[in-house]
Amino acid sequence: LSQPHKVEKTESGNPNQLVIDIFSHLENHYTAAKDTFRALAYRRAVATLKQETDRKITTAEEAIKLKGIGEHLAEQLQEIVETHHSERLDYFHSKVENVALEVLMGIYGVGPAKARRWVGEGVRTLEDALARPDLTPQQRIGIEHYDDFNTKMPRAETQQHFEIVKTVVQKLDKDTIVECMGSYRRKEEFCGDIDIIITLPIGLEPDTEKALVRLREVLLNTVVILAKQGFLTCALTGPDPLAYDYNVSRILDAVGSFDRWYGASTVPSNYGVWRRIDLLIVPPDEIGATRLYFTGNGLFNRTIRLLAQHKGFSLTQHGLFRDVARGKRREKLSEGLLVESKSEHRIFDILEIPYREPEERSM
Ligand code: DCP
Ligand code: MG
Ligand code: MN
Repeated sequence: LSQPHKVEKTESGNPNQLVIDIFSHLENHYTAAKDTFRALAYRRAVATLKQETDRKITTAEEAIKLKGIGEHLAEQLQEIVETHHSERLDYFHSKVENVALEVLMGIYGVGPAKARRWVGEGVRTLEDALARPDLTPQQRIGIEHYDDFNTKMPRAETQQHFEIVKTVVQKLDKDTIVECMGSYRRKEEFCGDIDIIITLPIGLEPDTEKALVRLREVLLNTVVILAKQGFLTCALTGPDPLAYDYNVSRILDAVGSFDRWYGASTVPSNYGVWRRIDLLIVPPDEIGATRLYFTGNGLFNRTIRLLAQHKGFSLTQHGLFRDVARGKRREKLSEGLLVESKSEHRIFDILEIPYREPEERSM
């Protein structure tokens, strides 16, 4: 139960790992406290320290010279190196509510709002959460597989999951393009889940709606086949094939249209360990924008979206848009005109930023 959420294991060999771990905890606490400004500061510092794989930063003086580390965090870094502790984190952990908050936010499907509400109503442990009447089936699975879902896998295992999916998809439809995105595409050594997109070559099926119907059927058949085989172990978002007796037409009748299926999978080489898997179908014309979005990482996406906004554009998973009408709080009032969505490279070009390889997008 002490398992902290989204804090990576110390397998990295990074000499700054202790600081990275403690700063990640602090980021979680500030996220839970809705202090996004501080949370972001810790996240940036973590991103920077992850790049420092060859030298140990030991003093505030050295730390402050690094990108994204200010005076306060630099001092905290030195404190951690000298004492192996953070007074701030110790203080957070002295309150049982804060520890509970961190544990609960590690449950798949539980966000800060729900975690805060539960803690306010006395929930302290995963067992307490299991007894909640408002627990969703998805959250129950999140608790039952808490450790699995909070532990990253080596990229070789991610590849095994990906290959299994790709083989089935392309057997069903030899025209499909199947790619593994997220941390895997960024060439990270460890991946939190498997992110897969399925699409068709641009122009093969010019009618987008027809392309989507075709892809939806492929996705559904894939899910049914792989669930029967025992590779897919549960559904988290999207139809549960077991609930429909693995009957594709029955599922289609019941759920109609959908463009994503989230669940879990397990491979023979590590059988019984469940990994989170996200399958997404993409309109062929949106492949560039979707690749950009789904490659991440999250912080890179936020940065490039903000930059697009400053240049008068709006960047989404669907494309780069111009002339988007915005309200007082910068909220979108209209979609605007599509400028580019087919090519990732073109989106960089139009934004006048040099293309960044996926492995250069881990911030
Ligand atoms: N994404 C995003 N904002 C979110 C969630 C996701 O921009 N709130 C994008 C960027 C991510 C990509 O989707 O890189 C995939 O999401 P994941 O949560 O799977 O994140 P990663 O694959 O980057 O990391 P991990 O190894 O933890 O899965
Ligand atoms: Mg991922
Ligand atoms: Mn994912």
